[in-house]
Amino acid sequence: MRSFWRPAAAGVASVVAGVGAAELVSAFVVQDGSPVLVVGALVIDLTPAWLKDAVIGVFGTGDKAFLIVSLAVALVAGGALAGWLEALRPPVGRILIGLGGAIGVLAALTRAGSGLVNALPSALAAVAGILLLGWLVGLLRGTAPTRAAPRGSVSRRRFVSATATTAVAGALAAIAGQLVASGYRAASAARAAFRLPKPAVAAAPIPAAASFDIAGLSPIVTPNADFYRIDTALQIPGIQPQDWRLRITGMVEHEVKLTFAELLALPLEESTTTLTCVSNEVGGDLIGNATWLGYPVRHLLARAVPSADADMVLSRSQDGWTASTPLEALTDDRNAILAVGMNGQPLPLEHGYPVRMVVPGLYGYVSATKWVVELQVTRFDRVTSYWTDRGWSQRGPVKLSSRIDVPADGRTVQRGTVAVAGVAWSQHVGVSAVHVQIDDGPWQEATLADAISADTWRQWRFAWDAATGHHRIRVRATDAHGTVQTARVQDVVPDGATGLHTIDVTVS
Ligand SMILES: Nc1nc2c(c(=O)[nH]1)N[C@H]1C(S)=C(S)[C@@H](COP(=O)(O)O)O[C@H]1N2
Ligand SMILES: [Mo]
Repeated sequence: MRSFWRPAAAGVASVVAGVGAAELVSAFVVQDGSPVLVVGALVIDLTPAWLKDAVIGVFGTGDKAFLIVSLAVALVAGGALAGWLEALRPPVGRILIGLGGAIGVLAALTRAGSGLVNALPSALAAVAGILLLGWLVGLLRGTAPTRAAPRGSVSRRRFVSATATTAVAGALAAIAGQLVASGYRAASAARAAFRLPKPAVAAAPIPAAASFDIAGLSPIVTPNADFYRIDTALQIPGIQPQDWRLRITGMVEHEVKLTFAELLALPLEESTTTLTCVSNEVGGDLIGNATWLGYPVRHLLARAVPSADADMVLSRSQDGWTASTPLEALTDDRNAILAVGMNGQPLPLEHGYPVRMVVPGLYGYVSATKWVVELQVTRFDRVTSYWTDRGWSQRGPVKLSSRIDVPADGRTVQRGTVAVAGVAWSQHVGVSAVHVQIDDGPWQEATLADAISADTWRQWRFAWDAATGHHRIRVRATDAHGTVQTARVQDVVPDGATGLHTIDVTVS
């Protein structure tokens, strides 16, 4: 066990395999921050300016490549050291790998806008590296002669092939990870360089009276980073804007083809629309409100001239997901748009960069196609879509609903006047009233904040004179047609949940 090279090889193989596995996993779960890139970013942040300048002076635009090669050398050297130490004095080598993983975890956690999930690949790398090193050094020990087994209990060849297999598998995983993530990273870089055009029609500013200043109440416009995300994409499609095309096909007089540059050159309009998922439970958080920048789909469909007997548009995303939208919802005067902007930013990749659909009044599964590349004009009796094939309703108008944001369910509050507040929505129709019921008392009218439009949710509040004890609070909305939200409980399948959001609080 005195020798250096064999344990060092075991250490290098373990580290390569750990990092390779982590690179592959990160390509799927975090996408824009593999462990190696994240540590690289930390190194850049910590490098003093004079050294940065010196490196750029020597390597020019190859400075990033220099960094990656340096990190690779450091990993190999660290792996060799860990293997050697593990053979000499276990578990020092495994501890060293754990420390290396901790650097990756710290690098991930200290990056702006990253969460626990970003640290996961580095933690995985460390665990895999530690287990593999323990295994390989165990095999190596087995090759040493003992009295019972003069030629060792494990053959040399077994150790060599296990080490080589580990290293090769790790390297292949790392390469696969790079391939999987490269499209995403390229699109991410393109998005970072992209400046949204000025709207031809700007949204009216959000009126101050549309918001109440109550802690815990959902902000009237949902920040992009907090916007719920729902899709079937295991790997977010990475689309280069210059490669993007929209084709309008099917039952049309003229097929239409549009590039990204052509779309941006059109007079884009801003509109504020609340998006909701059909899977949103009563009281759930799969809903968000944003100001979108885009071009009305009806103008593009007018160019294509749908045939008179068409009644549906099947929108298709680059990764093959489809939504079936009533043709009427895309040709009437509502703000059904092909969106390129979200709250003043280019669409985030996970929300459909470079182009998605937004259709007020319909659940996302039948309208809000992200990474959209085709609109096929057709008929409901000829073609079905991703979720309608899986038992969800063909038609998906958003149902009138309301939610209590504060107090949170199960909370204890001080007796006296308690602010009860939340949001209510009935996109494309509008909300005209919200009522609150305490225990089995009468329905009492809440105060509504101003509406932005019928297409957006509306905040409400109610000053509750709370007496000590346990209480139950219910909310219900009334839409602009005078329809009262139903108390009948229905599950999200097949066309959206119904029932009244109800919370329990303790007043002390
Ligand atoms: N390409 C694609 N677009 C999609 C989906 C999807 O799975 N793939 N899911 C839809 C569903 S079910 C909803 S609710 C909305 C959610 O949009 P968001 O993730 O931007 O909030 O996107 C819709 N667009
Ligand atoms: Mo959804």
